[in-house]
Amino acid sequence: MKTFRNFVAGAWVEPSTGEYFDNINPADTTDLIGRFPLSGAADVERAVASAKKGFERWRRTPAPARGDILRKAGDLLVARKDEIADLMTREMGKPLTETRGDVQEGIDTAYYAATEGRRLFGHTVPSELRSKWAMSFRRPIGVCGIITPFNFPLAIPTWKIFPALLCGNAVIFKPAEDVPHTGTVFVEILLEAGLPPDVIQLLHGAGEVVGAAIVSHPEIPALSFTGSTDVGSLVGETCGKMHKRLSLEMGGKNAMIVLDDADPDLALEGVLWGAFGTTGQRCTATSRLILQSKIHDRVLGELVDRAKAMKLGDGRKEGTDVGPLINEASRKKVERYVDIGQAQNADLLCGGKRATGKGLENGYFFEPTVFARVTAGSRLEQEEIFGPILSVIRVDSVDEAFAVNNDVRYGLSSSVYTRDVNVAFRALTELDNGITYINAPTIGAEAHLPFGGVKQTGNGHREGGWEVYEFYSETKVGYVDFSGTLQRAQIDNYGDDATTLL
Ligand code: UN1
Repeated sequence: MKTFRNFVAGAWVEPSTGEYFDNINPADTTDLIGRFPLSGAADVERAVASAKKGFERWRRTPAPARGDILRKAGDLLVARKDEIADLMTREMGKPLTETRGDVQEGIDTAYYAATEGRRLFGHTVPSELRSKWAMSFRRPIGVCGIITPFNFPLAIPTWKIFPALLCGNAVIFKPAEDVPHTGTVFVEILLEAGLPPDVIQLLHGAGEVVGAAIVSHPEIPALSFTGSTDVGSLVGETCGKMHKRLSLEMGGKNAMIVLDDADPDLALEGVLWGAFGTTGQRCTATSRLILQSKIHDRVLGELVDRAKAMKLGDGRKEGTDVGPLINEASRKKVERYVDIGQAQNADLLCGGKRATGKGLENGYFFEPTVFARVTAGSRLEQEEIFGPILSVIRVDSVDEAFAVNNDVRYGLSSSVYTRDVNVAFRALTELDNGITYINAPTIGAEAHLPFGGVKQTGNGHREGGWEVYEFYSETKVGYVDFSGTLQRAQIDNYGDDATTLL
């Protein structure tokens, strides 16, 4: 079996601990992909020392030149798209169509970032004083810590790392323990594209050990974390105490609302994809389906038939609709929520158990599960599960649907199926989410728009689009007075009436 390494101080190296963990295929646990380092705090120290050197050089590289390297990284992702999709499916399970989409999201992010190197806009505004200019521009921050989850093993690291690099920062990257192979290939691509080796450092291992050491390191002033809301709170606590810049992307309990006037077939297609795509393991997954009373039975009946017909299996096999869950802990959590739902008298209409058919014996498979008559406010309806469980809630009115959507602690995405343009715009205005889709499911964010959520989903920052560049750079303001005299702002330029510039 192959043993993989960290990338620290410009070389592929063993961890200081000498310890490793196994990376296995969740669709077939007898398939061992390789051994990956269990790094320790000493590895973080070495990585930071090297990244600080890399930063000094990289920050002085013109942003358009930094962009050129990211464009080359995009080209290499294009050339290796199918190969990366295959290794990604092998280590995390979602079908090849989805992992190809994941790589494509990375490609889109690379090309967007490359052109941002020729923008990175600041502002030039008039000064209130004569012969004086006033302007703002962007500076890099330093060494950024990037901690990413398993569900989008390439797309999410690219959302964070490309903008961080484009802005002139150095990066210490800690991919999730379940997807170290994709993380390794991504770093290989960055190096092949021409990134100076000390600008990127890759550390594998456990979140509690190496992740925690990155978060608390005093010379890593900026951090970006995608993961659970509970871990995000811990990260936030440390970063708050140390006055670090932090971007958090955390849980969701996203709802699709299907109103009586909607196209039921379109909504059905959408909910199957939203709820069971990626085996429900997306922060944007549709985990609640809010059906208005007249359309309720029609959608629900067909939904159950279609969910039962979904083909579970190895994501690398043709015809697979739904892959496995990521690991046994995740499957146990999903099972606990089936128990919780039943204890709360929700109707289990399909699924609810491990899938055991032929070819599924050695994987973490779980049947697509639909609960109906779920009560708003119940645990099943409120808590993030991160698995293939859909809770159906019946409502009478648009107002009630919107209230149920909003009455959760999370606020990532929402979706409304309606043909009424007035209701569509009301939804955009009133739903408490970072993203609302009209006549499309809760998943499907595009790389060039800001991505993120309100309430306990995030902490006010956005990834993607133009906004992420705000996070990875500091605004600096410059004033240039070429009058040759001392001009005192607010003092020398207003007359006695305090309202008219002299
Ligand atoms: C996530 O769910 O963790 O919108 C990210 C989507 C994807 C990204 C999801 N483009 O579903």
